[in-house]
Amino acid sequence: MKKIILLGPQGVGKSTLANLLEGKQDSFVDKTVVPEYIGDVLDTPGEYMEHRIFFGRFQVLATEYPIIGVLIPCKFDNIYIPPNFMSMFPNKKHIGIITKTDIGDKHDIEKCRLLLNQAGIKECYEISIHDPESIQKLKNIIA
Ligand SMILES: Nc1nc2c(ncn2[C@@H]2O[C@H](COP(=O)(O)OP(=O)(O)O)[C@@H](O)[C@H]2O)c(=O)[nH]1
Ligand SMILES: [Mg+2]
Repeated sequence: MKKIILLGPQGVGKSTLANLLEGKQDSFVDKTVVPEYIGDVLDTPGEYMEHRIFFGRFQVLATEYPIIGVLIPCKFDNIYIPPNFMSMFPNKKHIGIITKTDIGDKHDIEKCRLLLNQAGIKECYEISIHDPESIQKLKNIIA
């Protein structure tokens, strides 16, 4: 059953997370150039969030998934999400996923939460590949 579609800038950790969610711990993650179906997870290229021209395509892909996961790296300087972006996706569960918390602090995480909140996402989770519990918690939410 299709579970979640991931959206986020290049290098945020979407493909890594998609593989972890599907129990593929040691797969090699290359640059994602097209949407990739990894089990029940749909991994998308960073461009889908970075360039407006892809928003429509993402919207079509998202129709089949009950959850949209928007990933933001703990440390970022230049990420733009249109205010209330999630209103493009009514009737879905929206979750924010703050990645790479191993390289950031509380202040960085707060900044991410604010950005996600402005996009219309209230429910946020913090993850790190070095904290298996954080991945497990997310798995349980998505299941
Ligand atoms: N420090 C750290 N690095 C991570 C984490 N998650 C992913 N990465 C690294 O970030 C890089 C980009 O990951 P990738 O999954 O390809 O990002 P994508 O472009 O969003 O698909 C890779 O080198 C990953 O190993 C994390 O939680 N902590
Ligand atoms: Mg990728």
